[in-house]
Amino acid sequence: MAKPEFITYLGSQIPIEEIGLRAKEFRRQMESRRSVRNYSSEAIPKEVIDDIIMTASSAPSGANKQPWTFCVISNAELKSKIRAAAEKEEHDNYHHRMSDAWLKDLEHLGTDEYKEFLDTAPWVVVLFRKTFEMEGNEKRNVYYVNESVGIAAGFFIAAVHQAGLVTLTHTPSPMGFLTKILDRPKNERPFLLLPVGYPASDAEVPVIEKKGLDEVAVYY
Ligand code: IYR
Repeated sequence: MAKPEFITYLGSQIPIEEIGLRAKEFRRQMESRRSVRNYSSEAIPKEVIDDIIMTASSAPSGANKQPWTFCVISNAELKSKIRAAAEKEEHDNYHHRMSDAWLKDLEHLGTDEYKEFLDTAPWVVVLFRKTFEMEGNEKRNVYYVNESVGIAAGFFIAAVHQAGLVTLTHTPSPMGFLTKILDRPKNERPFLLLPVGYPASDAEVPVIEKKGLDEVAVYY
């Protein structure tokens, strides 16, 4: 086996007093993020989406395999097709697939089967996870795929927010229709759909609270 190559990691030399300020500032910034369901159709340059995807794709992944594909849609016809298929699934979800308890848990978010954002957002990104990889004609393993793709999705959401845009983690399950519409190979499965854009000028978000530190962390 080839000897692994290493280089010195030129990490942060930021003094500890500044570290505290930076952690607070990033917390403040991330706590202002909201999932938005109403989008402006204002155009966003492709380069912005390229950078957001490359940020997401810098995420750690099992054996650094980066087992993901970001499918990026701006074509109006294709967005409409996705919307129609998503709303069909969501109609069934809201009308008989989701349990009463589930519907009750969603009540305060005011969600429904109508997904107008799939037409209005200038970009719709569908994130696929890879169940294996192809290197030429050879099948290659991938590892911890859900963990890896989940982390990349988190980076994506943070990058969208940091750029000053909004997104939403949308899961119009079952999502198999996305494989078909986007003509993806058989090693890819839809993971999340993320519209990206400016919020509509009259966009509203539900009043929600996040759990406090004591509810989410245990220090030993
Ligand atoms: N996929 C549906 C339902 C939905 C489910 C959960 I859990 C949410 O947090 C929000 C919505 C939809 O997108 O409407």
